[in-house]
Amino acid sequence: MGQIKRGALIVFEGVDKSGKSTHCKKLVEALENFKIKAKFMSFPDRSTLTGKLIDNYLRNKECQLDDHAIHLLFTANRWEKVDQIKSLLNDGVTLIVDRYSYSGIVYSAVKKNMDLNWCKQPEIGLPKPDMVFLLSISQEEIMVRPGFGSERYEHREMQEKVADMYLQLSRECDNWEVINTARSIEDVQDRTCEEMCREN
Ligand code: FDM
Ligand code: MG
Repeated sequence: MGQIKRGALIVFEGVDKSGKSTHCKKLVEALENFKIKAKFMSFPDRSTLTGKLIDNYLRNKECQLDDHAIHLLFTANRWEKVDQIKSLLNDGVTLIVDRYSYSGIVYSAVKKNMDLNWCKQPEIGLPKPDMVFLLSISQEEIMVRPGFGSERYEHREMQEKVADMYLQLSRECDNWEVINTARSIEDVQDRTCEEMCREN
């Protein structure tokens, strides 16, 4: 019996309203057209035990929670899915994931009194992505997208810091590709597919 080739773990990162989920879903479709088994996943998964607490924290701006505590909840939300992630990858399914550890690190580390190195620690041991696509987009553009401003982190000051820290991380890692979303969605799609097929 032939061995099943492990699926790839592909992550999309970027500021709020940068179009990550649209791109993820389009990439899943495109891969399926190439007969590559693919599945969409996103974090935070608001349906789980920790996900419900996270959802409340994000939507209810009055909710008081220590920054370390919410950081650990976001990480726990990924650890809750670790068995599922590993077993899908081992079954040869490529996972296209909307946000992962880097969202966890970046959105926490830009806060006052939060240490970047501390923020990275609870992520250690989670499956490592094969490829990270960072969607780059202007602040002006995200701020006029429908729904911007409805959740806790959706304000200019935070989003600018997040965008800067993402770029900083992208320079430290060699499996990141920065994609400028000013290009058409089809263009971005072609670019991501090209990169994926090179990997396979
Ligand atoms: N976010 C997301 C974090 O702060 N940490 C995390 O680990 C993750 C996965 O939650 F502002 C932030 C990023 C965003 C918010 O994410 C909700 P979505 O993608 O808009 O649902
Ligand atoms: Mg959002």
